[in-house]
Amino acid sequence: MANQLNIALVGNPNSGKTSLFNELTGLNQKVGNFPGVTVDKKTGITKITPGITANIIDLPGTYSLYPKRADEWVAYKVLLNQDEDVRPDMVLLVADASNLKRNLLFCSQIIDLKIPVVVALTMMDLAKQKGTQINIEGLERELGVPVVPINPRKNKGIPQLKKAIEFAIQNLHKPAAKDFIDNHLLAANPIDDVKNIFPLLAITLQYII
Ligand SMILES: Nc1nc2c(ncn2[C@@H]2O[C@H](COP(=O)(O)OP(=O)(O)OP(=O)(O)O)[C@@H](O)[C@H]2O)c(=O)[nH]1
Ligand SMILES: [Mg+2]
Repeated sequence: MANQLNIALVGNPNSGKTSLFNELTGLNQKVGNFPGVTVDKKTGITKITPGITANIIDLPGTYSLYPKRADEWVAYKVLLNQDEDVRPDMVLLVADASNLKRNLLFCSQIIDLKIPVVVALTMMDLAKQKGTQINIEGLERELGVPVVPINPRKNKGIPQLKKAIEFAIQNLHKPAAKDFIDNHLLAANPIDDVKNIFPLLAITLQYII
């Protein structure tokens, strides 16, 4: 296995992706308490273990895999392997624990892409203030992927996150098995028709259908 991995940071806007990026890479990209701060991809380097180095790619926030704004297309293209510069080996999905429901929608779409995923759960402090209790193990069971609570602002949970990434790397050839929505089962004929009409699109569709 190559020791240089590409790990894409994705998640809803304002979920803490760049804060985590800065923590992992030692760089100082702009963060801000409002959505849409990051508008283009940025790459830095981190050590997952003494022997494993990874490229971390910070991406603009996106709410779903149905991009509307130009910055949402940046993340979309990377996730569907349509970006020539960046081919992610795995995804670090940053989810805001204080807005968990909305964040998990995107999370389920990413898991359905069959890209190896580790979920980094930020804003645990804000969730606690709201009185929201999160059962991490239960969430891991439901999603079928590792979930690690972190606070990138206070540099908390980073060693645990790196451990989960290390473990995921060892299982890279075994992507998550769970399907949230089996699109092919819902509409097999139309999907096959579209694949026949647009053979190039079929290459993209194989990642999501
Ligand atoms: N309270 C709290 N604040 C956090 C935590 N993680 C990040 N933040 C803050 O959340 C805000 C958003 O952080 P960013 O890192 O800019 O978020 P982002 O996901 O990169 O945002 P976009 O680039 O707009 O998609 C900043 O004010 C951070 O300081 C956390 O765990 N707890
Ligand atoms: Mg950002």
